[in-house]
Amino acid sequence: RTSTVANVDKNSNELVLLGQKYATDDWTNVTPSIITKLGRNLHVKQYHPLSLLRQRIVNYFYGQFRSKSGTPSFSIYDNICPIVTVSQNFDSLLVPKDHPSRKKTDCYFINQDTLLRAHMTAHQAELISMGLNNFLVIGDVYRRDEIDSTHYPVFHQVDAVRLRTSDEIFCNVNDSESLKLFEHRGIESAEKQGCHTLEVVKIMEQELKNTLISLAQVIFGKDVRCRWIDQYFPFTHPSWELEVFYNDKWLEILGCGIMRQEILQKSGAVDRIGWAFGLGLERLAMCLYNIPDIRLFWSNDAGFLNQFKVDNPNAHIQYKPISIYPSCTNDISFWLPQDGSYSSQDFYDIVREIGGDIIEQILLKDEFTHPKIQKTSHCYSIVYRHMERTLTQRTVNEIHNQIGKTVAAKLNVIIR
Ligand code: FA5
Ligand code: MG
Repeated sequence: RTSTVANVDKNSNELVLLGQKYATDDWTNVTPSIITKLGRNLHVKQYHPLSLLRQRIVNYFYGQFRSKSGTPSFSIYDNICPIVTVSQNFDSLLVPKDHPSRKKTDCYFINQDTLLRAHMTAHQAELISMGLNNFLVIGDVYRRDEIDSTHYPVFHQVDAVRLRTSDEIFCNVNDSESLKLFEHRGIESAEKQGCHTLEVVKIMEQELKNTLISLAQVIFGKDVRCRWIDQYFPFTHPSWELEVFYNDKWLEILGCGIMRQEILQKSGAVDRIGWAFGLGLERLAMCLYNIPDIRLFWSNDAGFLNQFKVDNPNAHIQYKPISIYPSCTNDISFWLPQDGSYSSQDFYDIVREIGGDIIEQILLKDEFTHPKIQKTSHCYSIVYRHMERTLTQRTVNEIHNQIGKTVAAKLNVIIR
């Protein structure tokens, strides 16, 4: 397969992405199939379900937050380049140097300083430094993650930031003289950061949670079941996740919290306190439109896309599968190399490179260490299914064998 945006030449030490040259090094782990996703911009593609949902979220924020003169308070950024620095993606957000999310096994690196953003929060500090107080940042993000119907290595997020001054927060309170944003020598607890007063954190938490619950209700209807889970993020404290009940399960749709004051200080917003959240568009769209598998968003099939041809983003749409084609499951077992160099993510990437979107799921079925020889073996089930036709066992076997050969050659494993 060739791509118009990318140029991956193993022998060259440079990569052309979105028209820009990048040096490669031993951190480079972007794969050709990931590179073909750059520039697809599904979140702004006319009539795409992710785009319809984006419009609904933007409209909600426009309607909900207005200045005294009636103009929308939030500004929208939906075409920022997904290639970012390690400093944008991690350092600017106080992610510790040894945090697992920085690892090569979790992100797609272009070189040691540059990666495909792993979350939209990567742009937060810069936009605050530009002087913005209310904004949404929307785009594609890239992660080396597990593979199943709700996880895909490229997905889309909407991130939001809202910063407020003491005057804005306390303007409706009588005797607001005694109310302050900050306290000196305060102590960090589960409820707040050391520098914040408890009353201001509670007011911000209320506004954040009300905003997100009413967003969920505007999208899913008044009866949607939601719950809050305490969470940890390096860039917010306290932090939460919102889950909605969908298809008999609780599904995590977003992370949020009160922004770390250090980020605001470093970005020049010293007299403000902020809340922020990041939500996954695919997860919401799957619930809202009854889309059973995350791979469908990348389909160019008219049978899928035509179901979303509506000019009103609020139109009620329930996706009807054209038909469900049968799946085929093949197992693969191998001994891992004994030098510790093996990672499942490397295996997942190879499977995806070879199988493409017919890979529905990869399950680690069995893992054991032989007591005598002290070697570890992994057994994975690979579920193959085409979204638009029936796969023959023969086609699946060919792909499966190719996967076996490639992993043996590239990952130093011994097929059993
Ligand atoms: C974040 O990415 C944080 N940046 C969110 C945040 C922003 C928190 C600002 C606080 C302040 P997390 O990794 O949980 O958090 O991802 C956020 C959402 O993205 C998830 O709730 C989920 O809806 C979606 N998501 C995460 N991984 C995947 C995936 N592999 N496929 C599809 N959606 C995903
Ligand atoms: Mg999460």
